[in-house]
Amino acid sequence: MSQELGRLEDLPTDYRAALARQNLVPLWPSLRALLPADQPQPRTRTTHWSYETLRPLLMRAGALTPIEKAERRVLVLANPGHGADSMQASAAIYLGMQLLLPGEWAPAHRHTPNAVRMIVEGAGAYTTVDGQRCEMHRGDLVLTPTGLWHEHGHDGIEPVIWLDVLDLPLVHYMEASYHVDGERQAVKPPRDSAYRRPGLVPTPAFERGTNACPMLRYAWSDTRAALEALAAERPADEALQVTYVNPETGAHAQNILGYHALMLRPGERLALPVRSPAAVYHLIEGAASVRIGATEHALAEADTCVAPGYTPVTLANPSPSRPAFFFIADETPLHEKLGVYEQRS
Ligand code: 1HN
Repeated sequence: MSQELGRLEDLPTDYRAALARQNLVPLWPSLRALLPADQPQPRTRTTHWSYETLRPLLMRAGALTPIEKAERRVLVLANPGHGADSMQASAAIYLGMQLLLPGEWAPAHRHTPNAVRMIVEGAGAYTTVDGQRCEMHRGDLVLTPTGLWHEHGHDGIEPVIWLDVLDLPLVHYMEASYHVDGERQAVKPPRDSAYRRPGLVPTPAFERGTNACPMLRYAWSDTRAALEALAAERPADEALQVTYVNPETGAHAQNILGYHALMLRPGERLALPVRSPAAVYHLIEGAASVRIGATEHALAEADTCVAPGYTPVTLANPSPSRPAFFFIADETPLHEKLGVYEQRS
């Protein structure tokens, strides 16, 4: 049995004042909050952002604020449990919806946090990462790893919107977050073609090891085809999920956050194991419900929700005929590297 510990108010005011003057703090009044019994008490709250509601506000930002005055025109998906100012979806995950209008240019910079973009709507935009031009089509995942130059352009005729996922809250907490502005990048010839053939990587003696992030763009057409192929060969009670990996190492595509795509067959219900990392569920295609703890959210296409760690999550596809496809971002690589990863069911 956990015992009641002494409170700060139990201590004489002159003693508390003397401690404060010396930059000293008694541990015992805060011990239970620092180490709650049995499981953490996350600040991250289950939160659902509806795309239908968010989209007109983002389009209005397009009318109100020219790209030159924004650099990145983004509405941040801020978890109320962390407070609006902290711009966090979870302890380690930042989410934002970014709008780029035809002809606009978001200038080159690089920074210490890692980013990915999940393209939500529109055609004609591209992002140049480390000199590699990456087309942006709906459902594509484009990586912007730490330290690499990146800028966005748009040659098309309709608004393009994507979901930004960054490990910014963690990097900022570590006091390691900064950026550098740069010049427009010269586009170099593609260098990832070999990785696009399954089971093949360039031979080490000639080329390998020179590029920490060999693949920067994961096309939705490939990811969707992989999930459909899994569905065709796996038994009906097996979950259909793929993980975005670095093809050189087989490890998560990035060091801090993990990225996955998950397919629900028509009518499928999937109870996920309870795990320590928080996770973001973004619906790429179809319709779905997401039950997080005791609350159920009906997700429409392009909706996004976040679940704190240590919370049961059940995904379900209400459609009798259409599959549903999720993009999932989570804190798994971070928890694994730090040795705090846990799965409880
Ligand atoms: C950033 O560089 C981008 O390059 C988007 O598009 C969102 C949020 C915080 C810090 C840097 C981008 C960002 C960001």
